[in-house]
Amino acid sequence: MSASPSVSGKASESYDVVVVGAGFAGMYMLHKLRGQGFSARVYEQGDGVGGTWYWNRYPGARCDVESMQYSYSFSEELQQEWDWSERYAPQPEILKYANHVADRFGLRPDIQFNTTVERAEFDERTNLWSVALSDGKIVTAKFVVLATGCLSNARMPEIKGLDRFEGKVYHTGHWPHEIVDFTGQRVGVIGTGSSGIQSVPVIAEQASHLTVFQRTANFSIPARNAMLTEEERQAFRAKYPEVRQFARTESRNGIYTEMPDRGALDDGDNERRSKYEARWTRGGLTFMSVYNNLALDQTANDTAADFVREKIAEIVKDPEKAKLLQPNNHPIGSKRICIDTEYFATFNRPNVTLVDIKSNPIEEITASAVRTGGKDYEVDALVLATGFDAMTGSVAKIDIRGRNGQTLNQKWAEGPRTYLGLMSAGFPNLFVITGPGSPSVLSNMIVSIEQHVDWITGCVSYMRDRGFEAMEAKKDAEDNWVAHVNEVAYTTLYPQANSWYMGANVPGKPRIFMPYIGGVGPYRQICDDVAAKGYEGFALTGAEQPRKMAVSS
Ligand code: NA7
Repeated sequence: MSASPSVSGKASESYDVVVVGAGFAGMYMLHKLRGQGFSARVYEQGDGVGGTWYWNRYPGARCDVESMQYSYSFSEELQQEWDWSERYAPQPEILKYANHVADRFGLRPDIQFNTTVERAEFDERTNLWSVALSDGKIVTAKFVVLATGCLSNARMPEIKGLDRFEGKVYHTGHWPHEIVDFTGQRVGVIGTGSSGIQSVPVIAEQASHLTVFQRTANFSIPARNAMLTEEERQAFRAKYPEVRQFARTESRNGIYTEMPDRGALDDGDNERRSKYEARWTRGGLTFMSVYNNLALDQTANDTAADFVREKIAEIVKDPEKAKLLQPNNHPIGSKRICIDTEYFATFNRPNVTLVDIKSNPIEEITASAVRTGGKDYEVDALVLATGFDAMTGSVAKIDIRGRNGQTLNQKWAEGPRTYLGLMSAGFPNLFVITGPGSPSVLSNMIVSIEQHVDWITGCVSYMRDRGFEAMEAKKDAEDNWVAHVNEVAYTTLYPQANSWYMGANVPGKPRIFMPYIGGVGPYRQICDDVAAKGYEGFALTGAEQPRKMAVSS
């Protein structure tokens, strides 16, 4: 057991619910709880709302889910009144939307900004959580909800000499708030995941020279981004009931799209090619849903991967560069597929160099250069697009102590263990939104956030109405769920890739496929069934009679 001090001292405030994080999950959680008469306080380490969209301000940052779908559905007025300007919303517009929501629903008075939750400790005697904050305060709450985000803990790579580099170093996941202008500079980008792929074309237009250091080539599909016309917005709004319903209950990934009941090998070469061509021309994530078995069958997957590799070879004029840019070590889609604007074409520019750091790993970073393959690539600024300690990273930063003083980090040392991705045995009244074991990052996050928030609110209301004091995942239910999550993952091609879904991007992190791949619709049904059966698999304790919750000070 670690010697870290326990949360003691006098609690200054008391709430029904403490929510950690004011991103899309934390904001909706607060709104919903208030609507049900609960007192709630949100603590947010940034000085504004928006979470992931508050921190990820790098050039070219935009959502890879279409804006008309990457938006809240809980308020009909909100979804009818907000005008998205582009097919894929750029980061500043998503942040503006988050701020609009905070103002429209009057959320700010219940959010404390610039405040980190450092520790949370469950008192088995009182069934209350004591929560220690970075401002020195301790507050108590019956429930704690972790709305800490899945891609919010930016990870600095361990590269020799990085601290000696004399130019500016930026991480895409922790970008400065002021404008960064690379005009006239030699810039190096390390990392070619979504963040690298989105930022490279934009930086290339500004920089005098851009050097891209690629360890793993990634599959990317053109976004075909465009301004939305008023007619397009109106047409989409008119079918919102159908779109939202489909995304919630029928889709696998929370996105409204057609899902043909047909495998890639059911079509002949010409037919298949023309279907891929049509999706490539349309652009976007739905490239992967042209057939129903691309994530399941290697031969089927190869047909899609080959198509994209051919496209890369067509776009990139230098055959050597094209070969380097063609992904060849993982099935298409087994790492989060990227959506780009002119990424591959950027390598035709005379001011862009591609460096293969798979064959020649970075040896070190000097005061002014990246050294690899015995050569120094001189740069004035370095952009680290090296990703996140995904899904568990921001939870792990909080010292969370449940029953018998066990920390969540101790419990999750071999990988995260949850029941339904919502609760972990031994940690009563502690909920995670879009946590490991739920569809989460494999889905349109806002759809999954709304489902979790609604479920959690239903659950705490149920407890209040019946006077239950504590709720906790049962160990056998959790064990069965973890086994199920794992079993479903291994029926797919996903575990073949060294992806952040598997924790493979963080040295020493256990290799467990973290999200639940069983699909958004089926998962919702499972959660609803569990609730309908009186929260089957959870232990509820306390008197079964109506009781009033504490009122906040
Ligand atoms: P990703 O997808 O984790 O990509 C990180 C990239 O950085 C990837 O190309 C990595 O190569 C590379 N990387 C990581 N560490 C190093 C070191 N030490 N040296 C060289 N290269 C490195 O993060 P993103 O921010 O792009 O995207 C995350 C998600 O945000 C994305 O999937 C969307 O859902 C939105 P590797 O592949 O590990 O060889």
